[in-house]
Amino acid sequence: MAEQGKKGGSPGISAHSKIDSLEPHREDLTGTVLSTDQGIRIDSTDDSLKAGARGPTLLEDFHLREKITHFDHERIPERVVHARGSGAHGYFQVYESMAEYTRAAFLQDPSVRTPVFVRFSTVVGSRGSADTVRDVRGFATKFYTPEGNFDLVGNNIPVFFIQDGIKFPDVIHAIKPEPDREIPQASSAHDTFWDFISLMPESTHMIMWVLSDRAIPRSFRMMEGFGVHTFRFVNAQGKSRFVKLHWKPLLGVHSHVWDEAQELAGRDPDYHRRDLWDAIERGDHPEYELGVQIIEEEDEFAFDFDLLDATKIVPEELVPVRRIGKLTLNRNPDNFFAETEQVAFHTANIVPGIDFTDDPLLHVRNFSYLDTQLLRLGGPNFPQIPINRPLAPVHNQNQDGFMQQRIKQGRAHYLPNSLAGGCPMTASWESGAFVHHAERVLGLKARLRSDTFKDHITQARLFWNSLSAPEKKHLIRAARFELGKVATREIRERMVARLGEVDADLGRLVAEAIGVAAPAGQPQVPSKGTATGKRSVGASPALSMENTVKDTVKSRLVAVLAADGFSAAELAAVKAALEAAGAHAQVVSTRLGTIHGDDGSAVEAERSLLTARSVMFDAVYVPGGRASVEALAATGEAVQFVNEAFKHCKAIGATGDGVALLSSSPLQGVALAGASGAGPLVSDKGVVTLRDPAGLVPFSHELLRAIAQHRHWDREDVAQI
Ligand code: HDD
Repeated sequence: MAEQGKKGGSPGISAHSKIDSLEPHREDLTGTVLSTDQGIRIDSTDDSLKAGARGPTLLEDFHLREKITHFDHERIPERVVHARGSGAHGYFQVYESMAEYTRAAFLQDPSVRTPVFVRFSTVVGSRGSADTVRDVRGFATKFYTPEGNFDLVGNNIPVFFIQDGIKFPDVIHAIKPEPDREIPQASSAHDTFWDFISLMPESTHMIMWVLSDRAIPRSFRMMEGFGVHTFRFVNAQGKSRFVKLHWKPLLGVHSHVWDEAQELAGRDPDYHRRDLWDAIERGDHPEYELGVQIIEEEDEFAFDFDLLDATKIVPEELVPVRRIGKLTLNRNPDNFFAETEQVAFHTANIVPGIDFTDDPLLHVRNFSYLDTQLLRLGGPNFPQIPINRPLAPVHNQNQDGFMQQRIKQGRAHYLPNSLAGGCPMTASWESGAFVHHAERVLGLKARLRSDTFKDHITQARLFWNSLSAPEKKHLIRAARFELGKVATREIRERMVARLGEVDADLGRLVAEAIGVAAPAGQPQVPSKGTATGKRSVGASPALSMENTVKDTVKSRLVAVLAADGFSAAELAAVKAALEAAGAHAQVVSTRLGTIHGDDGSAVEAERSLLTARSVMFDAVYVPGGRASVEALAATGEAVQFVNEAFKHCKAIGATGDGVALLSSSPLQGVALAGASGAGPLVSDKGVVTLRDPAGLVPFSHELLRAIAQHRHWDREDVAQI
């Protein structure tokens, strides 16, 4: 297993592993000799074959022609949506057998680690677009189970724009760059998108999520995932129950602030990709628990919404999410194209024990994903590409087609046959076959939408009512931004009318910033549930990111602003405390290279104020040392660094003379240690300062607590974001 060794090992992916099965396809060029694709060794690849040193290039140069031709054919069509993505390998392990609910083999045995490949993505932008744009994030997982591949092709938002897949081309055409001018890239803030949305009441719930901070995640590692549709779990006895699938990140759900996301799109457009890659290389393996909401078939109509409607959630307060296992991402791909680009997900890739419901969005997806791979990957043999190959044996009579990799023996490529002894033989449910759940179906053939799909406001309002005050404020600002970019006044008017239906204040507050009249106030109609006696909630605390995990600094990046003359004792103590808690401290200085502390000790400045900005970090710490602080203050950039971290509500710490750097920046309304009357250790709105070096232990403790909070929204009253 040379490859595992190279990557520092992949705990859990052992004997029956994806790496093992891919190993023959992985290629390490170390120590090899250059050859053509035909295996002919090459003497030079720097000069083409010419008639004389200054003469014409000769057609005879087969190496040149092969090399250039291959290069010319390197690109394949990017995905029509979700083109920009990042992948990682890992494994899934169930906590306890789920046999009561499903016969799926990978959900039976807690000792088994099922290999997975996950691809995260944005939806709208092209392959080269920025990571931190406002958008839905894809969260697609391929489980290489012993019974075949199961693909959970989800998003970080639990609902969708539309209820029927037939509208998918419309919503995507509307949100993609406008077809005449090909503007804007990777952004929904333009006329065609909001034109469409303003005419599509069923999108109301989804756009509340898209306007929320969920659409600007801090990291792929810190966002939830959702299967969106209601699926079925079917146990060995054939009993079916409805199930909603969730991914819950152990680091909690955290977001950027909008200004920061925009700045990152310019300063580090690869921010999320880099974050994922670096975290895995550092050993900060992203972890997510698989959550299930299980609903008995008898309860299909118990809720004030339809379980088949993908614009609705099942509130966690009505059906708790049970965490049944854990996904760990522990290995970066070896080759972006071969793995992340060529991986082909498909909602119809399911295994015995999991089944579909009649969600009309899901049914169209079940057609679309196979179809799209045929174009993107060039033909029907894409399941033979290494990253797509199941670990389960594949035997069937599919044959031929572009790029066929299998060499099938025998002449009976049909069934039934006698010449091949009737092989391959079919299986039964008992012997591991997928058997479609025998659902009774009755209906008139017509283009219809169920009446139970027609309430588009109740859950949009539930989402709004469940947000904290800062989250509401951010959503209002997002709507002002998005609609503020819409040139057509009538579209803006229609949209504020819709937002007003969700909440009168929301409509009014958005309207007043975008030059249209406030919509007439809407009566707060009770949810249908209240009226019909069906199960419903008025608020769902699980929807607010305020209630997420806030007790860890694990994997957080902290910038340490220091220059020659820094206080070695302060820096060492705080850095040690950060690292002991699982955070990472990176010294940012006026230049790269070695800098020296006040006791002559050396540390490496990994980043300079030229290449690093506070938006790339979770928090900032400024150690003392007069010479260091003066050198930093002289650049102006260090002050800007702190100011920006303050504006983005991040934790800031300073000790000794470092507090002076903070005093020179306009941190309005924040108490600093040593300032008139303030004590030696002061912690105010996430700014933690210490004058007295004797207090480094409580200081570090307080700084860690401030970082774990992720953001200090109470500052927004004084900082304009
Ligand atoms: Fe989709 C890609 C998620 C509705 C058609 N979709 C794609 C990916 C994700 C999702 C994560 C990227 C997979 C990867 O990383 O390769 N899509 C969703 C979710 C939806 C959804 C959660 C609603 C619940 N999608 C949806 C509909 C259709 C499609 C209704 C078509 C009718 N989606 C596609 C596609 C893509 C795709 C065109 C583009 C590339 C690909 O499939 O492999 O077929």
